[in-house]
Amino acid sequence: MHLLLHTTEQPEQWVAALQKELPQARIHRASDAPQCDYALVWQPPAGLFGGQPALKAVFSLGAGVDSLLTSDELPEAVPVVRVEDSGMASQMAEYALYAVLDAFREFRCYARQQRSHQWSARPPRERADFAVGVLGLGVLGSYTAQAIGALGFPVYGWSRTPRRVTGVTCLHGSSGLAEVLASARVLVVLLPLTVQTRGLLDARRLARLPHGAVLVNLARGALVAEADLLRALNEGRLAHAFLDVFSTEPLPPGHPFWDHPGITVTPHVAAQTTVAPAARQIAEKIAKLERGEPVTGVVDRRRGY
Ligand code: NDP
Ligand code: OXD
Repeated sequence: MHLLLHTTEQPEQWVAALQKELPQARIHRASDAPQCDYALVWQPPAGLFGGQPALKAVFSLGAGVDSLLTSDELPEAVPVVRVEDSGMASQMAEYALYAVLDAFREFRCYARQQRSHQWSARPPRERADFAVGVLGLGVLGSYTAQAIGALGFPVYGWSRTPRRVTGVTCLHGSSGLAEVLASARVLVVLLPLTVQTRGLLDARRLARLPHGAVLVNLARGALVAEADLLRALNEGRLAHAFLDVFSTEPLPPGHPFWDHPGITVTPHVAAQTTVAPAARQIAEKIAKLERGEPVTGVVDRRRGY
């Protein structure tokens, strides 16, 4: 079996982990590889799929497939399979919990006070009065929503189709989105980037959040209209934004987000694919496909996720 691997992130570790899981496979890294059975890719460069008409499936080495699906040469009929969780859900939950607790306990306010040597207590608040919204109730969103709910915060989740997640008030559709936005003191974004979700959080929708709300975008930068977000922060309607993802990555030097006091920037690290378990998951799926069995994580290419 021949595998075509393309990733700029930890390529040597991927080769080693895949070779361990699939000792019979020959792994090729160049675009002049022979005809391969499966491609395993993250952000494939132009031309990668050109000479590969016989692929049985393309595996995304990450959870999001937006950049893979926009690759012109991706063969139309070939199934696209993505990594599901594989250690990412707990990382997402950690990041979101950090932001929720920071907002709830007003730690950034105390940091400001410390800079001016000010000793002043803020009144305590009730978790029950501090609702959190989670947009996207898939593999990562539902885990994150439940982790936040387990701490006693009311959680409102939003998905495209109706969902049931224990401990989470699940909503869908445009009226559901309006309800989530109206309640969320902290809004965590865990949606895929698709034609439907691009620019979803624009001036109109950001304005529906309660005054002083906090935005936490852990999914894709282009889900949020960046200029509208800056305006909402500058006008004090939003208190803060934790941003892990950006329309252009790496975030360009001189971008206003870098120095904005209302923005925390992290370099797309909210949930990193952990190579060994992801390689194991992919190897198990390849074994199933070889036996003609169905696998989970197959992307609906028309839907875009
Ligand atoms: P899933 O495909 O499992 O879940 C997607 C969720 O979004 C589903 O609940 C889906 O609804 C919902 N959704 C999709 N389209 C819409 C829409 N138009 N309106 C409302 N809801 C919608 O994805 P994952 O949870 O695995 O990952 C989510 C995203 O996180 C990835 O696409 C990726 O962009 C990002 N990510 C970011 C990382 C980082 O480090 N920053 C790391 C990993 C992922 P339904 O349930 O009805 O299908
Ligand atoms: C992913 C990511 O989609 O790391 O897996 O962004």
